[in-house]
Amino acid sequence: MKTALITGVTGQDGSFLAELLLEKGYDVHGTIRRSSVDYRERIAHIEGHPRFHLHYADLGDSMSIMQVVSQVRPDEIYNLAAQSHVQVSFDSPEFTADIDATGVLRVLEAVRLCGLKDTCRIYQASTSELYGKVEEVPQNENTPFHPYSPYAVAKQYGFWIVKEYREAYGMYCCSGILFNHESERRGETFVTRKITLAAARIAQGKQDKLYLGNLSSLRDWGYAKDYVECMWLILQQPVAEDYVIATGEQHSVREFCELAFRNVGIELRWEGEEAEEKGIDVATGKVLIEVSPDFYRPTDVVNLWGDPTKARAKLGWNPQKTSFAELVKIMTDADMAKVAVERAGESVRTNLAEYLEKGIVK
Ligand code: NAP
Ligand code: G4F
Repeated sequence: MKTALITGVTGQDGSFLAELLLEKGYDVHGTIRRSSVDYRERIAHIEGHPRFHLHYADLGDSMSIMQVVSQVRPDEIYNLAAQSHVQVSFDSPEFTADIDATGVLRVLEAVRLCGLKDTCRIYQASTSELYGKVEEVPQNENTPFHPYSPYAVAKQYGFWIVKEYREAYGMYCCSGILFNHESERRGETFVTRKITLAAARIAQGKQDKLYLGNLSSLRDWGYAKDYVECMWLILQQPVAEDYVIATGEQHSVREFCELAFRNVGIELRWEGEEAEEKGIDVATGKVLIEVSPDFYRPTDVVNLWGDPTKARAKLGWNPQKTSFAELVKIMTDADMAKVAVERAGESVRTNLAEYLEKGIVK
């Protein structure tokens, strides 16, 4: 039986990866952080599994990382923990650098200092944000990086320090350069989930309007459940290498809105341009989407489009397993169900016990 350690197990990807590794028979250890309210919604259903174990550790705290690595002595580490919100990285740049850059170094050093450098494989959660102000489309493993936010600059350090430890110490460590991947478990302030939740609430008369930033931004959006499979595949290869993981298809935020609202029975038309653009319900003429400059970023990455050729060829991975339309449907269906039992003024999260009981959250 292999032992894996997942940092960031409470996150979207961490929770799907934990499920996948448990299915594969791994002993799975995850790190969690202490907070005054324990929201462990995404892993609640696997807590108590005999092969699932949680440890307190923070990527800003070397001693806690050393302690968990020396205790668990994992065969594989998936370093998913991060301050993962690009817009937040402009408000908390130092914290983002500490966790998303130096935090990666702390994990690598813990492995080395615990004497595991020849036995423990490490996956680093890298990102398409490294391409930033893109220098070519679509982007592949050879496209030059041009990070364009404090988040991306920190993640670029993570990418290079992993490469450095691979070359300097012969460690099996590699980065998955993952393009945006979403799901019904996506954080509620990322644009896709913000849209599917709002579409569900508007359709059920629980919200009037949705405010968004740059509607023209283009992303290559995949399904998170498919992407965690790649994380595992990347660590099973004979030689440690970095991979781009993407669908190879690009859509705008505007298109995502159209599809999500259509799924809940609302057809949208657009009027106006840039900050004056509005999404209008064709049936009623009501303005449902407006642009708010609050959601503009000081520098925004607007043209991400990945080329998954290497992942398809070497990992045998199917980038089109879940189509864009299927992804939006999975997310809108899940939010329609959650919003249906949401009480006025409460977040969907506060009803967790009830959702678990009714099987709405599994
Ligand atoms: P997420 O839902 O935001 O999860 C982030 C995880 O990191 C959470 O478990 C969080 O714990 C944990 N974390 C944050 N700060 C920490 C700290 N100081 N110490 C320890 N743990 C900490 O992110 P995700 O979407 O699953 O993404 C997983 C990873 O992939 C991240 O590194 C992200 O940057 C990267 N990535 C994501 C995408 C994407 O489209 N989803 C694409 C490329 C790369 P709490 O629950 O306690 O906050
Ligand atoms: O959903 P987003 O916040 O995701 P973003 O910035 O692409 O970052 C995500 O994907 C990265 C991979 O490329 C990860 F590394 C990162 O951890 C994270 O998971 O924004 C997507 C786009 C942006 O261009 C943003 O400006 O949508 C635009 N947008 C328009 N209105 C908005 C909004 N983004 C957010 N969050 N909220 C809005 O109201």
